Amino acid sequence: MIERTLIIIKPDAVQRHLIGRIITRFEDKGLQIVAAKMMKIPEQLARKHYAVHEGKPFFEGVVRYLSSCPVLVMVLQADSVIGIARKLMGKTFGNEAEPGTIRGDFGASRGFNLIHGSDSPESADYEIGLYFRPDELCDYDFPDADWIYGQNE
Ligand code: IDP
Ligand code: MG
Repeated sequence: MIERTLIIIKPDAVQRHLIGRIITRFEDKGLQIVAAKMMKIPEQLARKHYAVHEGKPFFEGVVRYLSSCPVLVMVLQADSVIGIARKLMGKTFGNEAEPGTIRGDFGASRGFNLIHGSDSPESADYEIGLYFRPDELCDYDFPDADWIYGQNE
């Protein structure tokens, strides 16, 4: 099923000059970028973004982290993109994420983890709505889509 997911290249990844290499992982996989912008996330928006974690011990820290410096916010679209993007990202922190994943290859921190990706269709809808208006999402086709997403039927 065609899905959309919200990806954020987080402050540490921007500061560490990793934007291009991270986007390349998604492009290499054939995922379609349908929206993208640089922004500094206001604290109140970071609170909404991580609302499901309110009350947890790391909540204030992650809000501070996400709103500390500019980020690149993107929407990716593809068949099963939510799960695919999460697999490309790897486990939550780089000290545990597998090599070959974004977090596993570029991070060793237990607090900064380079990237956010939605974890379900419901959270994707909620999160995309926090950052983009519907008319900011570009609808277009890749000419090689049948080869990238095709089945051998
Ligand atoms: P996820 O990003 O892999 O989905 P979640 O458990 O949903 O991980 O946590 C959301 C974000 O909160 C993480 O990406 C990370 O930035 C931060 N976070 C989660 N757990 C901890 C923790 O134990 N210490 C510090 N920050 C945390
Ligand atoms: Mg999560």
